[in-house]
Amino acid sequence: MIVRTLDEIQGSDREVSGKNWTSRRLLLADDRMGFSLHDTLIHAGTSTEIHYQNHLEAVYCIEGKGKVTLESGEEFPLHAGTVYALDKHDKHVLTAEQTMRMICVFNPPLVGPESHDENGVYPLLRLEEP
Ligand code: 9YT
Repeated sequence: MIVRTLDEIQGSDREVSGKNWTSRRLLLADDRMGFSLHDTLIHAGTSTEIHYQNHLEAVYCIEGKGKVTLESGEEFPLHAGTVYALDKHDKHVLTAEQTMRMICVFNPPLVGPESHDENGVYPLLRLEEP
């Protein structure tokens, strides 16, 4: 069994920051669960263009307030208790009115250091097999 705390992840290489967010990566590919699990902060007053072309992501908001906007212009308000799932690799803009704390699940799992490229994409990294 794997047991880990947010405390031990903070300040370690499992804490990865982008321009507008800080992702605490609780479970990663080398944990061999088939998904990765993150506790992510989206900083207040920011808007981020994201397009996970190589991954499916589900995002459950547990704190804060904001919205997610699709390319069609359709907007969905986010607050504690709202989940969205990018089941079609949907390109989107994530806007935080207040700092949002999100529980994120990625399939395939992130390996560790992934951050957005200029198009808001995460590269598809593979775990190095021994
Ligand atoms: C919700 C979202 O996609 N935020 C960007 C960070 C990402 N989820 C991560 O790596 O935790």
